[in-house]
Amino acid sequence: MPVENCPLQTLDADSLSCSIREHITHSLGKPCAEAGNRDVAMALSMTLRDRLVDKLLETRKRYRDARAKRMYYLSIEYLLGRCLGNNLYNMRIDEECRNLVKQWGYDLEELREFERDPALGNGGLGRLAACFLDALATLDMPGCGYGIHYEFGLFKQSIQNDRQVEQPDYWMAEGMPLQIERRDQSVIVPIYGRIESHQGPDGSYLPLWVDWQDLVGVPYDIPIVGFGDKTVNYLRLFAARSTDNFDMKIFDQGDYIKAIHQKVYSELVSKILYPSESISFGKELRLTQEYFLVFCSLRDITRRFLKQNRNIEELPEFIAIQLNDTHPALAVAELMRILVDERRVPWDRAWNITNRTLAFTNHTLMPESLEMWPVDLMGKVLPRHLQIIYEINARFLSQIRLTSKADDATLRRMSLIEEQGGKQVRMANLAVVGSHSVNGVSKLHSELVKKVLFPDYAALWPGKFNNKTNGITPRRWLYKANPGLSALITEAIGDAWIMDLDKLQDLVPLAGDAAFQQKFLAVKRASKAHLAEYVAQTTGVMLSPDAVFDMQAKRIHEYKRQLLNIMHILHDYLRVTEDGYVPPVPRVYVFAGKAAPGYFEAKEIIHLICSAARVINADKRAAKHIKVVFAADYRVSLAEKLIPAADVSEQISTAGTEASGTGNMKFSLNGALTIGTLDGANIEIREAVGAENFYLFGLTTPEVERQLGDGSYDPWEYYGKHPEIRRVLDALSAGRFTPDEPQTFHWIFEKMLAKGERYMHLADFMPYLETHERLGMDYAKPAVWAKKAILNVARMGYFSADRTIREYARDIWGIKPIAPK
Ligand code: 26Y
Repeated sequence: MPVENCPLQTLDADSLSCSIREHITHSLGKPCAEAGNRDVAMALSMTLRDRLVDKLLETRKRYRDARAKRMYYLSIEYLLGRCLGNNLYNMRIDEECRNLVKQWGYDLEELREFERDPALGNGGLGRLAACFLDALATLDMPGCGYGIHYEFGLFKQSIQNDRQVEQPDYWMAEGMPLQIERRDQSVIVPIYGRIESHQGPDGSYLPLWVDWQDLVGVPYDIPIVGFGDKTVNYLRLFAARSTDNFDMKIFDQGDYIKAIHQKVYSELVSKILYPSESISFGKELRLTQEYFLVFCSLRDITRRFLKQNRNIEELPEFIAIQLNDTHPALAVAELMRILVDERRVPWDRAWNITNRTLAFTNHTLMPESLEMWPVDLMGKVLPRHLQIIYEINARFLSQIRLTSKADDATLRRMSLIEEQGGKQVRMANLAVVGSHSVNGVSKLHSELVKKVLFPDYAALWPGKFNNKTNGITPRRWLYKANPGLSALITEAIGDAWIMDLDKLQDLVPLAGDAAFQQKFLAVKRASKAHLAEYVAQTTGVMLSPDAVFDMQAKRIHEYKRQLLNIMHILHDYLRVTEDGYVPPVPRVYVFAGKAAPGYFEAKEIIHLICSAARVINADKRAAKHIKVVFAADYRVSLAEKLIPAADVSEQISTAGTEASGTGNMKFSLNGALTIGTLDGANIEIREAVGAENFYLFGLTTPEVERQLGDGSYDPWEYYGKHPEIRRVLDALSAGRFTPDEPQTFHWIFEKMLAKGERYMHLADFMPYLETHERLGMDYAKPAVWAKKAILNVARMGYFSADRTIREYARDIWGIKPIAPK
């Protein structure tokens, strides 16, 4: 139909104002005079969506006209955070809209509070995916995300009786005005059934997947706008629905109710995000989710590709697919299935295509997070895929037996199948063998990926392994989250840093400038006062913005060592109350983070933090010196409140356990100083900001490896030698913070002192105390502190997700910016 008469909607105030009112009346069905906060927020989101859709269509055409190679990011998690504010900032109409709604008597910040965080992820891995989408769009790169449209995101956390309580997160309760449902592009997903073996006319093996059931994947697109509003990519999330078909066998038996039950099961597939980073293997529903994501994505990707009249053999020239950890590793088998079974490409050529198309990122060294699926389960759910995995394995093993003369032990280690204790498919091996690139997420981690996780593969294919140090988007994490600091930086050096974070270097000469330091400290103080208000409202605890704000915000996990942090706090508290010690500066300790609902130790760590906070905050002797807060329900929007207000960032994982960390980057970019170990990206952050601007402590990875490897780590030695350690552990064991249930934290005493304790808390305890001591003295000298903090901001340019994405594009994906003319 003709399009000339439909003018594109513009971003000027008149057009925006008109659209908002139009949506209130016609989309929400209300007279403007009756519009409440929620209505205006909703109408504003819809107004932006209209404009984003125009740009989305324009971007799509631009990529098509350029015959551009595209990258698809497959991830089972995306932690987007709220979209309205981010879109306003990226479209650079935040000021405009603030004034507009103000004229009508509304406050934009209040409107933004109406949006629920789409929390479709657990932590770092999901947030990284969201930062990457922002960078791709900002750099005008043809790269989109594929994921699952969970009905329930990560659980909401509240604290009751000092313990974590989980509530379901029905994030779409208020509607999700930004998403575009695309029923016409639904995908039918076959699952279960069995394989019949036949022969093709030429005598070749012809498998037939029969008796399968099906579900439907309905895509929802969320537009992703780059900074400056030039390019709009999308995140495509699939929701599982049932087909109209019934399982006719059941139906014929007259069991109508059972047939309906089965339909309900289909919709369960995208019902909920698994809230754990380790304990979901073996769960059929989780495997089904992974398959559902992979099947829907690859169907969609190949359909779009073939629509352009291309030959399937050209796939790697035009498509790159990045596997975000092993969760979408079934893509190896599914792409082979599409090529071999559906498109009749000979196996070897199909394998070559698959390999050149796929690339894999590893995000964790924890052995308990390495995915394995029982062969029986996979055979039941995905009979053809299991067959293909076996075939890949057989060919691969016979090839390396021939070419590299590998011995039996090596073959067993490299096999895609674990044979010990019930056969299982090793998803990491599948991903490595099926991809042309394998990367870790920080320099140290990428070395450990080669050395610890995949030594045999690294020896076989040294060129396949590479590093891509993580990055964060400066748009959300500085420009939007910290308007005060943003404005100060822009006033000093202009606003080019938003697109080119290396420009922050221009702040270096100002780090020692007394006037600039004053302004910097004033901005930080204002952020702290702002957070103090929020804490007072939500917890009733009063904080002084003159104290050091010391934060540890991340998932609760033993390896991240929140316990080390709280033990140090208890030590200080006991010194203040029992020894009359007066710390050089008052301290506020803020914790935030969720524990997986089935992870006993993690939940008890929250319990300890909250119990200790209750005792400490109520103790008059400590009131002037120490406050402890647990900020409930850590999520992107809470991170945006916490991070600008931090003076100190706790990055204290045992060396060799945290793959990278990205929170560490957000804090430092916002002018917090890190107290941290030589782990993950901490190492690179320290190199970048300068050793004198980073509080380093603790064992190194080789030291940890050696002491845990030879069994020489004996925590009792430290307990015997240091009265500080004894005092804290004895207090815990005696029930000092839970007088009603004195046994509660005895397990911590036992665990910390268990021979070979995996995270070596006590080995790092004294150096941690001493480093905190030093930090406190430095904070007491504002000029010294301000200089260090400003230098952190100035030297964090490297950790922009834009840099990370450029490296992926250049080294792995082979995609290029396609900017509008
Ligand atoms: C398989 C399953 C249960 C599972 C689910 C989620 C396993 C792992 C995960 C999530 C892992 C994760 O978030 N890893 C983090 O990735 C960040 C981005 O690369 C790193 O910065 C961070 O150090 C790492 O812990």
